[in-house]
Amino acid sequence: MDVPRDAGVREAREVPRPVPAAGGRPVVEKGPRLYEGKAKIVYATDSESLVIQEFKDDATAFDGKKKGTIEGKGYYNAQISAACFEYLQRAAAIPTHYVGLRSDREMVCKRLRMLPVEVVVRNVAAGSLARRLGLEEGTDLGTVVLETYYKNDDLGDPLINRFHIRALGLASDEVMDRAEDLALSVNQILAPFFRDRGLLLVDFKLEFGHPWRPAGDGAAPVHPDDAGAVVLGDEISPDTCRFWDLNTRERLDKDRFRRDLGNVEEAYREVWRRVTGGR
Ligand code: AIR
Ligand code: ASP
Repeated sequence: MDVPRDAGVREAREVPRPVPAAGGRPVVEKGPRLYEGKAKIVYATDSESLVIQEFKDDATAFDGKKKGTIEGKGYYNAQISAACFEYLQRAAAIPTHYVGLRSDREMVCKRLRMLPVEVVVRNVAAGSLARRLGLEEGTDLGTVVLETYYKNDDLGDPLINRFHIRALGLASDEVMDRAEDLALSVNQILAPFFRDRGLLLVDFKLEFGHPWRPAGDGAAPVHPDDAGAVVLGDEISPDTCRFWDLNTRERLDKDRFRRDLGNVEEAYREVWRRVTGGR
């Protein structure tokens, strides 16, 4: 997107517009489908700066090579994500795209222009880190480990560092600093949140974006380098986090699907029950 690199950046903060709510649920009209991903569909709404994320039961793994359905996943992930976003906003003023739930599986979100970078935060060795570094899964890393991946399906989302991000022009250093600070804050807030609910937050993946500026509202577009305007998007769920039972270390996340461990629905339901109280 072509945006002037000078004036207007400071004035480009989101102009807060009240979203009408009925019974605590935001009221927006569902518009055309903008994008369909593996686990969610994004719809336009009657507000240019809001979208609806609809959570599906479809599951994929290994770059889409493994496909399946997890009964109830869309519902559980929408509810778990909503609880996490609400907590992050309320407890720590983390800027997220979350506005509210419109229905059981539909989340109203601020529209973002997503960064093509995934930020992964790890507390315990598992998955690709365990493989890459030859660590046994479950090894305490003794420190937080942050990684970035290039969001590119054709390339299989390769691990990249700051030099690659600069070389590919994916985001400015300022924006990446901000995204990484936010990701580490999310870990500091959510790890104890899940621990209190009997869940070990092993690792997770976050995606960030810049708020969408509706055309013709008189506001300058958000500059792509404006680190102040970095917002947490996507979802926080057993699709994007590894959760282990604190005592038994039983896996309660998408690894049950990836590795054919069985009781997949039960795991999502159990995380939902512990996070939301089953309501
Ligand atoms: N993740 C990464 N890409 C997609 C997802 N969902 C998440 C995984 C895991 C963490 O990032 O769900 O919680 C690290 O994944 P991996 O495969 O690199 O070990
Ligand atoms: N859903 C992603 C894929 O299809 C990654 C995963 O969660 O395994 O590769």
